[in-house]
Amino acid sequence: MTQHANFLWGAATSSYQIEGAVNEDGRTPSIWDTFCATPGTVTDGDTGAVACDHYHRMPEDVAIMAELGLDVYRFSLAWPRVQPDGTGAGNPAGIAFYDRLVDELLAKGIRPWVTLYHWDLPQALEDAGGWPSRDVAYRFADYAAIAYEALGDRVSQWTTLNEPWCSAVLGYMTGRHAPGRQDARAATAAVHHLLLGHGLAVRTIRDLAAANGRSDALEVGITLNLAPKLPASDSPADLAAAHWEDGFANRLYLDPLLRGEYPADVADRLGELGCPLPVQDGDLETIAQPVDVVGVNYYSSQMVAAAPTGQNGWPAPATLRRDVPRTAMDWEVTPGALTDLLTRLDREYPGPAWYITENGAAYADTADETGYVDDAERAEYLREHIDATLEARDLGVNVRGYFAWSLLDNFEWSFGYDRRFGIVRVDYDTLERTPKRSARYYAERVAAEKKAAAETGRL
Ligand code: GBH
Repeated sequence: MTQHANFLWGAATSSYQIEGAVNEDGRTPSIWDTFCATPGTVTDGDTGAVACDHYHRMPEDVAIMAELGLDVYRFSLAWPRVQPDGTGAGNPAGIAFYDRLVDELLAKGIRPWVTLYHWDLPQALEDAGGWPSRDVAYRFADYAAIAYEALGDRVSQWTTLNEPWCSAVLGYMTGRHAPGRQDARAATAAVHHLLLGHGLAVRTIRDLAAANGRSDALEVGITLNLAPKLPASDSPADLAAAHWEDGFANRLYLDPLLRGEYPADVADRLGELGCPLPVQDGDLETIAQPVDVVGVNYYSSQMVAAAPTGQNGWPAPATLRRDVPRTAMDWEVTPGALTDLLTRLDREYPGPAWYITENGAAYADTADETGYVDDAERAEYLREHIDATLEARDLGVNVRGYFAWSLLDNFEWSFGYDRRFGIVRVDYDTLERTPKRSARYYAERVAAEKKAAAETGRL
């Protein structure tokens, strides 16, 4: 695996949140198109049909990245564009868009970082059972092969899944995300099949890279949403509550991926609840394929306390509100916990390079008549979390890069366009882009960090 000379600075987006053009060039519906068309699911009935119209404005967006001085851009491929039926051959017209994007990035000196799956499953595969069905893991590996064969000559950084917790829990348990199912047993099966799909895809990509003499440059991995779960007190009940929450949100993914086994306390409890992980012989070896990189999407920590068990005996610890600043999502601003998280990860799961693949905040922006947003709070949020990341690096953690979420205001899932995470404003009437104060801050910070790194010759 490659060790970059320098820490990488980037910004991230995802396909359904920015592309629009949902019916163009052979793209078929994803589960998000279906979910958005279901009344009562998304704020104001918003959909990703147009989103930021990035599909038609891609060169302008890449030019903005270049102006900001980004090293790297993390984006996802829309599976229903690349392989419309979720099975069978790739779709040349859909793949051509990503060809153009990759070429445009490279022409501007920006490294492309591809995520294969950021939640837009082809609807045809959901109709065949979705992630609760084991077959989808194999379909995912086939799709990974199509994507790698198309772009692997120019892209060496590959992430399989973005945040499998969200796909499984929000998609199949709470129903807040597509496909909107509420079935805990299905959700647990989805966890396992997402991880299995990840492992199969890693193996596929490594084999294809080796066959093409590209193994040295390859960096492949996964991105997890990880949130420290802090006990409200030292009481055994609160400690147990925090341990369960950490288990269900964090260890359930980290342990199989990086230790080759599910955490016994969580797996046993899921079994008792009638929601077993459907593990077959050999699955854990597949899931634990060595990865070069683990991406960490970090937004907040939570403080948890014991509470009576919820429906059907499921643990339901209480999340306590602390007296700290909050974003427009009502998420607590807790940068110090990011340093602690990275330190813990590097100690308990040594091996991979860690990247902050998302970090950012929604705030209630107001644009002036030119479209400019003076978002001092978002700039401050970025500053504190970049400081926290670099503090971990200075403590010796192998953290190699940071991506702001998000480059653009975009479709914020069940909140539609009602929440803005961009460092660049998007006017949803004119689709005009205007960098906010936070984008200026980020560009200056990146330039300063790169200058300091060059001066000290630091790796
Ligand atoms: C990411 O997910 C997604 O990858 C991205 O697409 C999305 O736009 C972005 O975040 C912003 O939402 O209420 O305090 O308990 C975020 C995953 C999981 C982060 C739930 C916040 C709850 C925090 N989220 N978590 S709290």
